[in-house]
Amino acid sequence: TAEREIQHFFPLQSTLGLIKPHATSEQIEKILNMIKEAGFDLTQVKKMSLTPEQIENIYPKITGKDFYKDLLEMLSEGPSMVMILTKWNAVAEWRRLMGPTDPEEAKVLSPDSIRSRFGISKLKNVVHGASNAYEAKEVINRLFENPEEN
Ligand code: IDP
Repeated sequence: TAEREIQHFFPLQSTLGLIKPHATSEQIEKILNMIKEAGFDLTQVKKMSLTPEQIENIYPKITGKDFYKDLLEMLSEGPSMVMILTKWNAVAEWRRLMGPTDPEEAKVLSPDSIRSRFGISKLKNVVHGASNAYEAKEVINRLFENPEEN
């Protein structure tokens, strides 16, 4: 298949994925299924309540934005599902499965994406993903004690 051909050109990669606290347990189950169906290995997954320091680490470029306070509040309101997702070209593949930041835009541009299906607003858009491979490695190393272990 084309998918198999493409795999030759991309290295196996891990990215940081996160399901935000406002996702319902039903949605979490559906999202985990979408992740598996898209061919990701769920290398590690844990439920954890993020500290403000961890949130700042996950969003290094957002701390100065006017919505940062809302983001901090939203991510502090309960536990998140924190995941190491492994696949060829995982960083870009996970962002593609998430869809655009704004769920309204996602509904138009990427109707099958997670944010299109489950996103409530630009703030409450159910999932997070690292922006690049460097950031993915950094954040994975901070959130997981043994990131290499399966
Ligand atoms: P991303 O999550 O698609 O990478 P970023 O621009 O990095 O998008 O923003 C990080 C998070 O901050 C978003 O997922 C969303 O929860 C929140 N956010 C971004 N832009 C806005 C906004 O304009 N209003 C409210 N929240 C926002």
